[in-house]
Amino acid sequence: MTDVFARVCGRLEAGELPSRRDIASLIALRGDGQAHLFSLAARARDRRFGRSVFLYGFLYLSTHCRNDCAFCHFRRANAGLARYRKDAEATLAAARRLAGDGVHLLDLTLGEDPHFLRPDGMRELCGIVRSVKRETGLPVMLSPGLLTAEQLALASAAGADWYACYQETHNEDLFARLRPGQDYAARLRAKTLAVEADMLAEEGILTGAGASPDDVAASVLHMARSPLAQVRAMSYVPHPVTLPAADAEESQAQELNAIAVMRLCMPDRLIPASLDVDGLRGMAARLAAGANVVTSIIPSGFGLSGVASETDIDTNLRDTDGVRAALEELGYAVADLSAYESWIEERKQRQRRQKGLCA
Ligand code: MD0
Ligand code: SF4
Repeated sequence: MTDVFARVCGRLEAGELPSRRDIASLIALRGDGQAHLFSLAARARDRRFGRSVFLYGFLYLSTHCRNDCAFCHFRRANAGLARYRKDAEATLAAARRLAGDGVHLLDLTLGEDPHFLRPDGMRELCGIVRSVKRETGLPVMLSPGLLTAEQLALASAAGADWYACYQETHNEDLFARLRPGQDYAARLRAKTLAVEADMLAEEGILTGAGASPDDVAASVLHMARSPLAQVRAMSYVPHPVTLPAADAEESQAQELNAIAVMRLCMPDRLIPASLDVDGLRGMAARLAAGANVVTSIIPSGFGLSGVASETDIDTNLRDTDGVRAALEELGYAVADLSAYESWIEERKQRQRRQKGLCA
C-alpha cells in the first residue's frame, strides 16, 4: 500500500494524474489505508479552502420525469408515486426561506419533466430562475436533467450560474443499465455545452449501484480532465421500486474513498457532502474525506419531499441551523457569502480565459 501512496503522491506533486490502476486501489482501500487516504484528502482540502464550508439549499420543483432510471424512485415506471410540480410562488417562498437561513446557493432540481422541456415550460423555468435570483440575490444552480445547447443558452441568459447533470458512471455498459434508453454521449456533452454557454458545470457519480473500483477510477480520471467546477459522488439509496440494495456499508465506503480521491486529483474543485444519503450524521465522514460543500439543505420549518432519502427531514437536522451547529462542533465554519461569490466569479473568469485559449 505504501507503494501506491508513494506513486500517487509522486504523480500529483509532478502535476500529473495517477494511473487508473492506482486510483482503483485507493478506491478499494479499507482500514488503516483508508484512514490515511482521508487524512491526505482533508489536508488537500484545507490547503485550498481552509475549514470554511459552502452551503447549498435544495429546491425540488417537479417529480415528473420522462426517464426510467433504475436507481431512482421518480422513474416513469413508478405508477404508485403521487407526483408534484411546484408553481413559481411555492418555489419562491421556499427560496426566500433558504436565503434567509443563510445558504450560499439555491439548487433548483427537477426530474426530466416534459412540461418544463417544452418551449413554454422552458420559458417558465427560466422565469423562475430569474425571479429566484432577483429576490434572493443568491447564485443559482439548475439541475433539470439533459438540456439542449439552446436550452442551456436560455438558462444561462436567465442567470443560472451552474448546470448540474450527473452521468452516474463513465462505463457505458453500466450507464445503459442505470439510465436505460438515454444517450450517454449527449449527457456527457451537455456539461461541455453548459461551459460554452458560460455556466459552471457539475458532474456526479453513483456508488453502490454496480460500479467497480476500476469504474470509479475511470470516472475520476474523466472528470479530472473535463471542464467541471464541482464533482460529486453519492451512494445509491434503494427504494422498493428501484434496484435491489447493495451492501450499504460497502457503497458508502466507496463513496467516501471517491470523495477523497477526487479531492487529491482535483484539489481546486468543489466537492459536496450530500445530506441526501444519510442525513446530518453522514456529514462528518464526508468532510473528513475532503468535501467542502454541504448540499441538500432544506428550508427551515418546511416539510419537503423530493429528496432521495427522507432522513432527518422532519427534524431540524437538514436545515442551516442544524448544519451550522454540527459544522462548528467539528471545527469547521460556514463560509462568508462573499467568499462563495468570488470563488464563482474567479472560476467563471478562468473558464472564459481557457475558452479564449482554445478558440
Ligand atoms: C443533493 N439531493 O445535493 C441533492 C441533489 C442536485 N443538483 C443535487 C442530488 O444531494
Ligand atoms: Fe428522472 Fe432524474 Fe430520477 Fe432519472 S434520476 S428517473 S432523470 S428524476
